[in-house]
Amino acid sequence: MLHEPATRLTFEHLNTFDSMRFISSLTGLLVLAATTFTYAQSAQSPVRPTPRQLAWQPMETTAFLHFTVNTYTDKEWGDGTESPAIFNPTKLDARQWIKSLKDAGFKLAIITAKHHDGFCLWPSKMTEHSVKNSPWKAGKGDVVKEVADACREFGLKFGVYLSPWDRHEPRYGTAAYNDYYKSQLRELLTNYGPISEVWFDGAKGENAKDMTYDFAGYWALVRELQPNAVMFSDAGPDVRWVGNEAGNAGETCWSTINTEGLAPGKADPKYLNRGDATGKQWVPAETDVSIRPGWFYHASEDSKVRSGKDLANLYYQSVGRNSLLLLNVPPNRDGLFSEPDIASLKEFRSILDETFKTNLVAKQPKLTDKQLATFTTISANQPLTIDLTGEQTFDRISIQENIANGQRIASGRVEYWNGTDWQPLQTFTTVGYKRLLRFPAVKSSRLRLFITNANGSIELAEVGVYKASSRE
Ligand code: FUL
Repeated sequence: MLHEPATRLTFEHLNTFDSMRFISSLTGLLVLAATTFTYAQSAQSPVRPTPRQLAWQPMETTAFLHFTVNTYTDKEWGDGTESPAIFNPTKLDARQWIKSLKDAGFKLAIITAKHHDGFCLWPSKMTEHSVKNSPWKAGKGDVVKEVADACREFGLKFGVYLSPWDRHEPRYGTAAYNDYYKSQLRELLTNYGPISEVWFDGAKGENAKDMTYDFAGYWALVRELQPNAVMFSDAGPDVRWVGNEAGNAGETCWSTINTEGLAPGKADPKYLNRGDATGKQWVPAETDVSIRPGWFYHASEDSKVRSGKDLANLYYQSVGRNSLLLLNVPPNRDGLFSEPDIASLKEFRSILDETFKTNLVAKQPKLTDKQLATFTTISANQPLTIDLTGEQTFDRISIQENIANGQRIASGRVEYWNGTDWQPLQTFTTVGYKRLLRFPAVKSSRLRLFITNANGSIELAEVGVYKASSRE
């Protein structure tokens, strides 16, 4: 992949939950004491999402749009010396991008308004290094506006990525850069209507100048100008990085972490990947991954676009593990989505629609009404029997918690009735917003769900049983 090494500095973070589990697996007794202590503590004050986080999570599938001078230089990271003259997407049609995303069920699109090279896709008053000095639309174009307008037209939410690391701007490395960055943020947050997500990338090259970012100041500005927007960075404040760019949320994935000592670019990816059962802040994981090997368009990767089947697998590994999928689809040099990408997006949605079309659970007012706010309260180790609509063949289960009141389930298992006995089907750990289980098909008319460990009473919101599309 055309990618320079990023320095996401890591530091040793002692994950107390992991450590406890390790030690206690040796002693057996300790595990009970430690977990009970941990859960009893957090049960007293469940950590809950804010309304903006609660609105963000059910979007499930969201999109990234990586587009800049790199699209023309065939690079992944520009060095800031690129001439704006190379940026000329003569057929640019943001409506085509957003319509493809809409048809594929995506709910939000985030554009790289400025990547590490410093080139601005909008005519910023703060710099000459932007679309206003490009031949595109004779310097009168504004990619950010075209995307924002298309999102409004097709009913998608809109977000911006504004790279803190800037390899072009001479002020970078001095305190004045923080003012520059904030002025740019202000332009983006005031001129393009509602912004639903602001993406603060923690990446910085190894030989980059030293720079102390005023993250507290950036975040305050977002809260002031767009109070409903969620902010992403490695460590929040609203949404955290999942710890890799491969599309893999942790098999165990808590929406809670302890943010103390964490900063963008300075968090342990493993800690971010699984979260922290004892975390005091609600900062759910977002899984950013590209439909192609690179983040930007390269013609040489036209044959390496992920298939619809591959994308469906990413859905299980992200949304199905209490995360949210942020799938990057990079526009090409013409300023269009390429055919292979469009075809994969279509196939992806068609597979998911087919798989999740029919819930085989017999109707229950609370557990099958697709509303997280209506839930059944159960306790750990209290089995819940779930009747299906007669004898059915199935290979997928979906479980959801009412996350408005926090995340409680730490582990559980599912069994099925084979006509004589209960048979083990699957074990799982965290659930949160959504847990998807995959297993070889079985035939049965009844399931039994046990939550084996939880940090408080369990608000079980939804249960779904499905037979997957043969295209998965
Ligand atoms: C990384 C960046 O360095 C990549 O270029 C890309 O933007 C990705 C989403 O984040 O940190």
